[in-house]
Amino acid sequence: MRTCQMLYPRDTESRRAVSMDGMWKFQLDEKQCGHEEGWKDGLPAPDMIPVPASFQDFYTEKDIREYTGDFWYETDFFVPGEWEGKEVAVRFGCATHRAEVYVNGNRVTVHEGGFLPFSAVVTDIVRYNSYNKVVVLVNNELNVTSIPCGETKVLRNGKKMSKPYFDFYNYAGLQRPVKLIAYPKEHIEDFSVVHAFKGQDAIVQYCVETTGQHKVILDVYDADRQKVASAAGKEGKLLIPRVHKWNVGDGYLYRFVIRIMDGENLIDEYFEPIGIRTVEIKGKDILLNGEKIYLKGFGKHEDSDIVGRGFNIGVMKRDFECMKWINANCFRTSHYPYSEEIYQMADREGILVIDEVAAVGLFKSETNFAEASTGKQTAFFQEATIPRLLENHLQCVEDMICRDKNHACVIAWSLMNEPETTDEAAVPYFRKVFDRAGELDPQKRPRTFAMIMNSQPDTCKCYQFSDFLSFNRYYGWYVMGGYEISDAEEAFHREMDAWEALDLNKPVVFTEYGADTCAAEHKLPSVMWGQEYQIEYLEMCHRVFDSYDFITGELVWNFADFQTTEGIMRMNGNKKGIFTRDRQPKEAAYYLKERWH
Ligand code: CKU
Repeated sequence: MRTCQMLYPRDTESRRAVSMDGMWKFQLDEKQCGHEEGWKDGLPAPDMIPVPASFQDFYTEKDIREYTGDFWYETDFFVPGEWEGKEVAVRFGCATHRAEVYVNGNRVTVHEGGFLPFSAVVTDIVRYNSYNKVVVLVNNELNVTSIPCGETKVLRNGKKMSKPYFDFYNYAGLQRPVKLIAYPKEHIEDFSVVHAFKGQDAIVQYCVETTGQHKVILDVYDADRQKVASAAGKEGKLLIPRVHKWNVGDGYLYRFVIRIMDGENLIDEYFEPIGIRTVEIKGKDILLNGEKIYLKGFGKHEDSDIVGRGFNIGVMKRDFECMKWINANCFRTSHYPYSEEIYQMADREGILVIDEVAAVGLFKSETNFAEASTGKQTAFFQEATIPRLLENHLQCVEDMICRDKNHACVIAWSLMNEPETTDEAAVPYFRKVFDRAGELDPQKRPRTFAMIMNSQPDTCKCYQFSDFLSFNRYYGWYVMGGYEISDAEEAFHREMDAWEALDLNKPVVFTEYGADTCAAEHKLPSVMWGQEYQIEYLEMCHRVFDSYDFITGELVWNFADFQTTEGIMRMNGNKKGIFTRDRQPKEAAYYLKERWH
């Protein structure tokens, strides 16, 4: 097991986690002079802005919303005197898309990738029992080696703008909680659990990584706080008698408490709520605890009014209530790993998650959704920039798996969204990404990637890497929409027949299918964009799904309307939500609730 500093910050007998969220100083670096003028020591003319949040939607000036380049955050934080002797770090839930962190003027860390946590260890830099200053330089520019991919265009007036190769707004900033943490010098760095069942009991294989040699003990408590198992040593097996299995709608969590002991003295303590379940693929089925499951739910986004992609605890709560109401059991974290708090909630609620890395846009196009069915080739994987992209991609896969590997809710890894798979050059790239994920996950969860419409049985060179196939399909929307929907249904069947003929003996999950729908539009008989058409479209897709035994899941695109870049294909965002952006049901929500009952 690889060590990484990904453990979620917690207060325990030996640890402290203090929220740094609130109003931070904020300044755009339009003239790119921040470095030269020493902004690392303090911003010269800052505004105040909330953290966590995307910066874009607070302002009324379009030049700020569309700002692309460097921007800076600053705040002061107090380090208690009693922390002297411990390790102290500032931990960012994310910084989109890259960051440089300065504490008291010292550069303490840099980080690439906008959707995973990182920390800056500041033990020897901070002043104890006094205030300290953290300044963060964040940059939101996209390029062909960033995860996700895109371009940065320079307009004739010299201003830069983002040109994503993907269909969601390029929100940026300190979008997730920031925490000041203190932990012992000798500490628990990481741990993993792998579950198996034997009769009514569970056997949990565990492995703890620490920075020292002192003794490790592990205790497991049930939901009534009764101790049900114990073990000693950094690696071993625990037997949990008459186990309460974690399941859909039954997010039963045990509390695993890990301690490093020096005789009777506690050195470090960490705990984690853990659900005990197994996931595997058997032939054409996905099995949870040995039983077949059919996935019902959505591709989602972290996206809401005003705070953009900022973690919002209220929106999270509402989303889970809506998912339960509609009888969903699963969502995909399209198109990036979400805030850690969301997986904790999915664990508690018993909702399944397909965890997706931010490798979206591996197809040279700003509108790959529109070009998906045209057979367009961009030779993406032949570019000279591919080795650098792969490096970033593998790092993100590594960090995602390290961060999320113990969550019961995570049943699969989605390692890319809609890459160009029609070129042999993609094959070695895929092999490296899939192999790495396989090595890193102690639970060996199924791996997949979401397949764009032109990844067809006769053209896709990469489907063999997936443990189950994930299809994004838009028959009846991007192709043969409206009154042509009967042709769409036939074409859809033709494609599914061709997959069936390959006899892959693997499950297929629809990770996207959907139709843009304006919440205000009704028309009888239906028209595209109207509420009636969204239902007709879903009914058509479901007739197709229900006629193949290898189809084991349907995740509608999208849970809610979401913000995108402006353009003629989008009306202030993508409107394929089953809920509106403020999380109210469209007509189709009642239809799905019925079907998924
Ligand atoms: C969605 C070819 C389909 C790609 N898919 C990606 C997703 O991010 C888009 O929002 C299409 C759409 O609505 O077009």
